[in-house]
Amino acid sequence: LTSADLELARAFPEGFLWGAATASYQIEGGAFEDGRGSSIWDDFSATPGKVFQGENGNVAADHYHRLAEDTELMSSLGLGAYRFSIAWPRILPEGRGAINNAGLDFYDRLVDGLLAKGITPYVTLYHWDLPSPLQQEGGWVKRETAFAYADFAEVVAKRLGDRVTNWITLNEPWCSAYLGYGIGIHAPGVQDRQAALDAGHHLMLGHGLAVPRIRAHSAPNSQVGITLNLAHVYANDERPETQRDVALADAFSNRWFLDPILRGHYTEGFFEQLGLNAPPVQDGDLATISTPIDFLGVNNYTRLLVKGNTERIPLADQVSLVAPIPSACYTEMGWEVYPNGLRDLLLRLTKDYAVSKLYVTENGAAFKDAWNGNGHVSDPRRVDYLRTHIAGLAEAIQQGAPLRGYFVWSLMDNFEWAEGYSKRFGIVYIDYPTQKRVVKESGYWYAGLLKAFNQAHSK
Ligand code: GBH
Repeated sequence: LTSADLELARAFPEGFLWGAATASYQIEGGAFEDGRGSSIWDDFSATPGKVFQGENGNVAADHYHRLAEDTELMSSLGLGAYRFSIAWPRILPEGRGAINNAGLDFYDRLVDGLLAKGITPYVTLYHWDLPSPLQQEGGWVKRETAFAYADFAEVVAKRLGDRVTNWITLNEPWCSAYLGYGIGIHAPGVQDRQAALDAGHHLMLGHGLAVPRIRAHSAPNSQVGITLNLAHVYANDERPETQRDVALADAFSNRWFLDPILRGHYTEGFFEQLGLNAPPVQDGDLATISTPIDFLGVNNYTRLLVKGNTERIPLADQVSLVAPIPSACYTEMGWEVYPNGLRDLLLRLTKDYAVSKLYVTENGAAFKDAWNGNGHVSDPRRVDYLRTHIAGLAEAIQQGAPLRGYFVWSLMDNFEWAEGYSKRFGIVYIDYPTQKRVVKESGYWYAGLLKAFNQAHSK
């Protein structure tokens, strides 16, 4: 740690929460054990041509069998919080109805293990693994799925609510809706933009229905929120068509979910901007969707830089982005590294939406990491990514953003969805053939920052 890093650690207020995040299908493995049902990601991965090299999450990082080792690892890094998700098909193998207690037992053990080490659990109830039987009925395109989801959320809250006080209803419904039902590069692989809009509505409805049911079963000081993937949108130039397309991109990438959830209405003109029909909104839906939440979770990786289209008005999801900038740095995902994007996003949310609390629930980068076989993984670009983005957080807080915590994506390398195991986001390296965990240089750097933070705040 440099002296600038020590100063950075001291810039964060007392009580700021430092964590790391994962998701069930990406790390657990144990895919067909102890009564787990199948999910749309099992099905999608088994479909030829959908995931890089035909890979799947059957084993992943084998976290299902390595709870003790992994919670010990978190503790050794000094994490204050751990964000993980619950696999719905472990709890309700048919999606609804019969409860599989062995599934609940697994998360029960995880929660107890974390609490015993002083690590606060942040539980995501849905990180994309919809039970297959529900998809056979149409999945999120069907209104009934929202009610099935709220029932599932209540089952989990009833079991864990005596110990878990921090809940995230959904992870990135934009991705579930658009990548899953709109362009089909994620499960369930549907390609129908109208279906995406309808799925988005039912995801938000499920969120709103679940909020009071989670609260009813957890401690009075509990907080319930939702995590959205958001990206600040910048104009490449001053042309009026650029200003117009910036607004279109913002409506599609950010406001699709922000406006209904935090303002109680869809963005004016949004369905027309997509060239689609309104989703099937029923009376009272928007009131349910905008049920007050305790915090907004923000997942952010990059920015959007928009170049206005001169020839025609693009649809909101077909705005032109600027081609890779020669002087900029890109991660293995092809995403530009632009640290001010996170700061500007947090400040924009503070200004435009009445959010009382913000968390960055994911932020991180994929780079080509190599383990040299003797316990060392050098990843200087990830260290740099984390340092500069965390510096942006400090600036946002100083300028008034109510940011309460930060979770790095990810605790460990994992199944990167359609990219399979080819992209590594962890601050801990996974050697998949042996399942050995090796803390990367970035993991040691993060642990050092957390230690400096704790020292600064201990009397
Ligand atoms: C998250 O998705 C997921 O929650 C997590 O499971 C996943 O492993 C992690 O991030 C890393 O991918 O594509 O250039 O237009 C993030 C998905 C990434 C979708 C950024 C929107 C916009 C940039 N989002 N993306 S670009």
